[in-house]
Amino acid sequence: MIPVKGFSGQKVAVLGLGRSGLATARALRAGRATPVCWDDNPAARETAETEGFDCVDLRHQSEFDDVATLVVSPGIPHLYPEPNPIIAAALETGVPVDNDIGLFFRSFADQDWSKFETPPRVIAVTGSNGKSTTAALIHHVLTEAGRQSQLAGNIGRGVLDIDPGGDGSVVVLELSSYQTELARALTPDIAVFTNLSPDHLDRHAGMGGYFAAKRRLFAEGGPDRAIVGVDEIEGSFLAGQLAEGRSDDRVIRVSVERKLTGPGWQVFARKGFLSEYRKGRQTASIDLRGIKGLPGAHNHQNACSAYAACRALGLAPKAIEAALHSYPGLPHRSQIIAETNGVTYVNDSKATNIDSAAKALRAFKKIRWICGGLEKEGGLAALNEASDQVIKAYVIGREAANFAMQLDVDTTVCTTMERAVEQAIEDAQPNETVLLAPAAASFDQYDNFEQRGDDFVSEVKRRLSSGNGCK
Ligand code: UMA
Ligand code: ADP
Repeated sequence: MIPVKGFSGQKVAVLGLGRSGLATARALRAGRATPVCWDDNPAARETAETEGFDCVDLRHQSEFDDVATLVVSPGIPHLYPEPNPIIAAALETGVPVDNDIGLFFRSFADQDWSKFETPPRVIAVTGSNGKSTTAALIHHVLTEAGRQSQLAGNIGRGVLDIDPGGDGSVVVLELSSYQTELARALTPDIAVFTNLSPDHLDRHAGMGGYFAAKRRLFAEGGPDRAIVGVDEIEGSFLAGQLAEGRSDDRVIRVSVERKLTGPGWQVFARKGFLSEYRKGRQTASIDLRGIKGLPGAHNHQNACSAYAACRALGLAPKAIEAALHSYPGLPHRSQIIAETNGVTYVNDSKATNIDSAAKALRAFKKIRWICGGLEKEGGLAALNEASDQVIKAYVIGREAANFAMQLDVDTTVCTTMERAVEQAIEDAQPNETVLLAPAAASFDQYDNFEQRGDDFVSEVKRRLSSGNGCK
């Protein structure tokens, strides 16, 4: 745990008592502050009380009179689509609003570091898609290279929950827009911007607000090195804003769409080959095509970003290349779960938005595509542009018929996962891929994307083991 600094003897309000909130309350207590907690869900309050935390009803504005700061969990909207009344009360009283990420950056550095040969470093990864994969890949490469590394943030572990930094150690943080938007301190040593496409627009009042939230990671303090995916205009703009000139190698540009040129530092992948150029000269080339854990151009983008982050830390290209090959992949992201009778089964349940699903459709061939769920705003047009390889779509979700109507490919309305898997397996021929890439949120039928992916996996395994996958 990282004890929170700067609030000793003071009251700090904690709103939301999930993974980040509980870790925050514990870290505040370890820093000799007094957390006063609230969660709108009584069960979450009860859990906190069993750990000895005081819960007070923060909906009463008077509770903020002697509070130093309010720490808010990322899942709680503060401005849009509706302002949260508790956050509004804190603001009205003049109490600063922060989150666990802000507290982490204020508290992580320690006096003991002066004794270290190499001080701990923090790498933070943001962007619309590929954050988890890129962060997990950096963590994997560092670990394989013998560096002590910890992984936390949006990937599932509260940042204040990690161990204090050791000599030469690295912390890899995945940060969502919910987290970067509110943090009052954002000072990573290396920051990565993977890419940008529409997501969470209701929380940020549109694309401009969403981009602004992510950009804060590069503007509040400024990392020593910024690794920026420049395949969208926003990334290109960000890289341009951060660099002093063309040869400023504090910015490493990343692309999977074109060869990047110029006197600066670039990492790009074309036709499955990663290239690194610095000061106009090629410094490395890696064949990514046979790497099982990183299929498709979207994963090559993640490989380029992770490669750049590890290079920025001083790792050698050969060491990174070896570790890319042993990357096992994350569950629910382009995850091959079975290969039977020439048919490949892929679980990409995390493809909850249009761009990630479109990328999955471009990564595989001859696809029987299981899709649908709670539709996100913006329409499905971009999916139709990416569906050349789709033989048929098997549509799930409560609004399956409406979803199917918007697709330009051959569709069948299945509604349930059970039926979609049954039909896809029945139809699949050798050399085809059965791909779950929903292009929608899961909440109409599941608690989360993990549960949806697990359902897909268990349906596939059940049917294949009962012999239904045999032709
Ligand atoms: N709550 C209220 N009032 C509200 C809304 C929620 O009291 O109006 C309470 C809930 O009852 C609950 C708590 O707040 O007890 C939940 O807070 P939370 O949603 O922030 O969940 P945590 O468990 O703290 O998880 C958060 C991140 N969740 C979100 O951003 C929604 C986790 O990312 C992250 O892994 C974790 O902190 C540790 O850092 C998850 C996520 O879905 C994976 N992220 C989004 C995404 O990837 O798309 C951004
Ligand atoms: P995030 O943490 O940003 O949501 P993940 O690595 O969990 O990213 O991947 C989420 C979804 O996006 C998965 O469907 C995955 O296959 C897809 N994906 C992964 N990397 C990229 C990328 N660089 N660009 C677009 N989609 C991606």
